[in-house]
Amino acid sequence: MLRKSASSIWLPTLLWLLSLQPAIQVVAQTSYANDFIDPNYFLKTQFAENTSGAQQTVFTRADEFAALGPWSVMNKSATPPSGSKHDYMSWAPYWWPDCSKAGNKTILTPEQIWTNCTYVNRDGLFNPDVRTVDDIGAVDNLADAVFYNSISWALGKNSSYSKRAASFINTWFLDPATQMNPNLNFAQMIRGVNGTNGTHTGVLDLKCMAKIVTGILILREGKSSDWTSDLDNGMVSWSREYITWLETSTLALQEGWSANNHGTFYYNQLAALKLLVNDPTGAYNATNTYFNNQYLSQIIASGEQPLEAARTRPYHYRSYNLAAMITNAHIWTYASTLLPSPPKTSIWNKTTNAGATIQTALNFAMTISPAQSGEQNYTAELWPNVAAVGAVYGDRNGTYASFLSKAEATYYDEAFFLWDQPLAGGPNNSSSGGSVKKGGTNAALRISLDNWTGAAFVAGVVLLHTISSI
Ligand SMILES: *[C@@H]1O[C@H](CO)[C@@H](O)[C@H](O)[C@H]1NC(C)=O
Ligand SMILES: *[C@@H]1O[C@H](CO)[C@@H](O)[C@H](O)[C@H]1NC(C)=O
Ligand SMILES: *[C@@H]1O[C@H](CO)[C@@H](O)[C@H](O)[C@H]1NC(C)=O
Ligand SMILES: *[C@@H]1O[C@H](CO)[C@@H](O)[C@H](O)[C@H]1NC(C)=O
Ligand SMILES: *[C@@H]1O[C@H](CO)[C@@H](O)[C@H](O)[C@H]1NC(C)=O
Ligand SMILES: *[C@@H]1O[C@H](CO)[C@@H](O)[C@H](O)[C@H]1NC(C)=O
Ligand SMILES: *[C@@H]1O[C@H](CO)[C@@H](O)[C@H](O)[C@H]1NC(C)=O
Ligand SMILES: *[C@@H]1O[C@H](CO)[C@@H](O)[C@H](O)[C@H]1NC(C)=O
Ligand SMILES: *[C@@H]1O[C@H](CO)[C@@H](O)[C@H](O)[C@H]1NC(C)=O
Ligand SMILES: *[C@@H]1O[C@H](CO)[C@@H](O)[C@H](O)[C@H]1NC(C)=O
Ligand SMILES: *[C@@H]1O[C@H](CO)[C@@H](O)[C@H](O)[C@H]1NC(C)=O
Ligand SMILES: CC(=O)N[C@H]1CO[C@H](CO)[C@@H](O)[C@@H]1O
Repeated sequence: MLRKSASSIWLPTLLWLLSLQPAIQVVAQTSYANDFIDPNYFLKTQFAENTSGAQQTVFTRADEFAALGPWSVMNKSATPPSGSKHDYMSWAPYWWPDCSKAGNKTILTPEQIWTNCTYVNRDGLFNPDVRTVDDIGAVDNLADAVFYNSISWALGKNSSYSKRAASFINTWFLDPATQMNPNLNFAQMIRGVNGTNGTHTGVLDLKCMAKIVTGILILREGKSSDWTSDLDNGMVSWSREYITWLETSTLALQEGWSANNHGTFYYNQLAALKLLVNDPTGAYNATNTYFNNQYLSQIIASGEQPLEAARTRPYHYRSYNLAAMITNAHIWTYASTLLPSPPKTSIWNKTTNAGATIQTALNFAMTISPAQSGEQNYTAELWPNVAAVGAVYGDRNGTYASFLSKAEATYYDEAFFLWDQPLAGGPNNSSSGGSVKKGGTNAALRISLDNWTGAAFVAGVVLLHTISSI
């Protein structure tokens, strides 16, 4: 079984993944790699008329993700080495068991294989049993559910949405029966004889805290009655403990030093959590630490990101790190507004050692066809970044709008079109009049990010999901 060639393992692996569909809980949409949006943008509810399609998409996603929850670390079938399911756990995807030296005389149970065999790396080959423990899938879906439901609440003040977001957060983080302990000691574990700890790359699993914090700040700043002071205090205490883990544990510190997207994403979650605990100075400082360190070497003069281009899926990794850079810049910008003396310059103009900006990296990424590296299934990953850059830097010559409309004719119905504003596009040119569509209608499912169908879509999302965690 372990001696098969790559191609003979690939197909059965995919088919096996497809057979897991109910456990994987795939929804017909791509999860944005990450983002953080100023809560006041949503609470002001002053949107152009031509964002009504995007608003409808947000409502639809809120309902779809909510239908998958609630989620809890207690749902997993396996128990981490600590003995407590309250500890988050995920398994490193490319590692496979070699039982030849286990000394067993009979067939081993899965648990015995996990602890008594030696695990070896087969780069690029997903061990399909990895997703039988799916805390990563759960927390990703939780983050999207909180994000879209909180935004939906801001749009129409329909408390169905705020109740859901509050209840999902309570189940995952706060209810003593179902809560996650504030650590990632067992994330992306390499199982086997010495496989008792997670690995630093697993810290990436909680990058989506930036989306969760966006949602919480909307409920908090918008004074939702469903976001009670008990919940707020509970999340602040949980986050303080987890921040301590992020700033002191060996695994987290190693991740924070990573030169590539892992380092960028580390600051997404650290900085977002500092906002959650009412420490804007800390959030500003954390994102500044990123922009004064890793960032400086991540983009060369052409706009290429060499550390991402070197990976097996360069198109995906360029888009992925761009999303993380944009998230850090969004947090930096929001935190700045809360400082006693806000900085005079904008982080979006900050240049790397080679003189490049986030815009330079985006412009370069737009010139590369995903087909060049066989990554057609990841095409849509770049689009939210195009919209974010167009909105921040401006689109005077229409480059970004025209790229998006060529990629997808109705791109203005994408959720990102609601917050990446101003951005050209949309069905009409009526001016902004503070009009908001009321939430609640369950519009027909929009499969707008890419035209993936059936099994191909499921495979794409599963692969993206898996690749996204390494
Ligand atoms: C040891 O366990 C592995 C995994 O279950 C199995 O493949 C192998 O055949 C076992 N060895 C013996 C001698 O039974
Ligand atoms: C697994 O390894 C432990 C420690 O070496 C040993 O005590 C135990 O008997 C092994 N279990 C099996 C089923 O081989
Ligand atoms: C696991 O981590 C703990 C705490 O950092 C450390 O003491 C222990 O040596 C590690 N175990 C292995 C097998 O690396
Ligand atoms: C497990 O760790 C011990 C102590 O570091 C080491 O001697 C041993 O070789 C390791 N075993 C494997 C299979 O890596
Ligand atoms: C700012 O970040 C540095 C690490 O880059 C840290 O040593 C310092 O304590 C931080 N200050 C604040 C106010 O968070
Ligand atoms: C970059 O700096 C220029 C000059 O100060 C300013 O006009 C522009 O708005 C800045 N760009 C961004 C995206 O902040
Ligand atoms: C159009 O705008 C983009 C982004 O500002 C810029 O990179 C590009 O050079 C511009 N192209 C032309 C022809 O002006
Ligand atoms: C959508 O509305 C905004 C705000 O009125 C406007 O700036 C933008 O140009 C509109 N887009 C189109 C294509 O009409
Ligand atoms: C509020 O949202 C829920 C969930 O989508 C929906 O079922 C309900 O009809 C909405 N209520 C109103 C008043 O729009
Ligand atoms: C997706 O592609 C299929 C096959 O080309 C086509 O039948 C279907 O209408 C497309 N769906 C969308 C939403 O574009
Ligand atoms: C990408 O999607 C196509 C169908 O659109 C599918 O045939 C192919 O297997 C997918 N590739 C990967 C790597 O998932
Ligand atoms: C799929 C599944 O079993 N989900 C459960 C996860 O845990 C929460 C909290 O206990 C349950 O409500 C879900 O039903």
